[in-house]
Amino acid sequence: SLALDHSFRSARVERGLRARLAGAAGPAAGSTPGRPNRAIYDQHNSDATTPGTLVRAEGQPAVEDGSVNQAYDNFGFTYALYWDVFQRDSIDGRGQRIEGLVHYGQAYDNAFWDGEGHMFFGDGDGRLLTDTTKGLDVIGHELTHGVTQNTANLTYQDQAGALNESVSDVFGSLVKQYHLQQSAEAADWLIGADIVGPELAPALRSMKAPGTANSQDTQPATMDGYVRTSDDNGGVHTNSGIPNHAFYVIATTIGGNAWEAPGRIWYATLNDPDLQPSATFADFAAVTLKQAKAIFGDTSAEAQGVQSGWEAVKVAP
Ligand code: ASN
Ligand code: ZN
Repeated sequence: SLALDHSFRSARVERGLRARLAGAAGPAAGSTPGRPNRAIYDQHNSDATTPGTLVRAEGQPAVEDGSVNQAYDNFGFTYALYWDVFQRDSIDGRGQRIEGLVHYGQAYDNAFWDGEGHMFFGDGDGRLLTDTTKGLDVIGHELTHGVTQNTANLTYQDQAGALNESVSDVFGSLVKQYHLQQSAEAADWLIGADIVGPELAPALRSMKAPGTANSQDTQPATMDGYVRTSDDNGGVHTNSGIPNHAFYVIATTIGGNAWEAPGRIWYATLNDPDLQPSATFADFAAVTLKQAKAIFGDTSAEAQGVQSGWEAVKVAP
């Protein structure tokens, strides 16, 4: 499953510092607001967790290696959603360099954020997964782990961990929808459709219909199916189906482009100091409702959509 190596990643995430945008200083030296600063490294199929050979830096032309160019381009599309729609300048909000380490490991079936500024991408074994740099939603998912670390810093365990995972799926899907200029109605709401091999086809997860993305998908769509387990940090990649589905219901109830009203509500929630790192689903839902009311009005269609979305998944905001 795509939940491999969570112990490696989450231990590093624990060490991450909580730095909310409100307290952040100006742009980092050498960065230009509105422009990404990307660096792609080739790990040459080693397990090394420090950057290997720098193969494409910002502004440099495409190289022969397709994985390098896909990571570079998909980082650019992810940066564009955050900048164009949310006026956020990269992972830390102040122009942080976006570093991708491609060809990590041998036939490695995963991609992950290490909590220390690096995104790792495996080539896949060709059966479960293929080259993970191909997935725009997957790249959006991994980069969003960095955004979450710099904002709400949701603890990677149990419900807070499932929220951390869900926030990555939500913004990963929004990156793809924004790039394709697809409305909520037109989007497929699948995660990982471009990187799955035959054994996990057609996708890793479905926000529209959690539990149906592939033959091994066990995600619940509502609290009735909440999975109690000690695996995967308390089922963070499983129970994320519940807030994922709430977002889908909210986005399709409100209608239009999901990166507009629903995305704005989710982004404001992530940046709201009332959202604690230990938030439960109900805590998170309450902040989304508070933000929907603050931005659009107490009796707005947006606030009503948020309320009904959480009710649909049996979470009381
Ligand atoms: N692809 C997974 C994720 O980003 C990797 C992991 O769990 N370490 O959540
Ligand atoms: Zn994740």
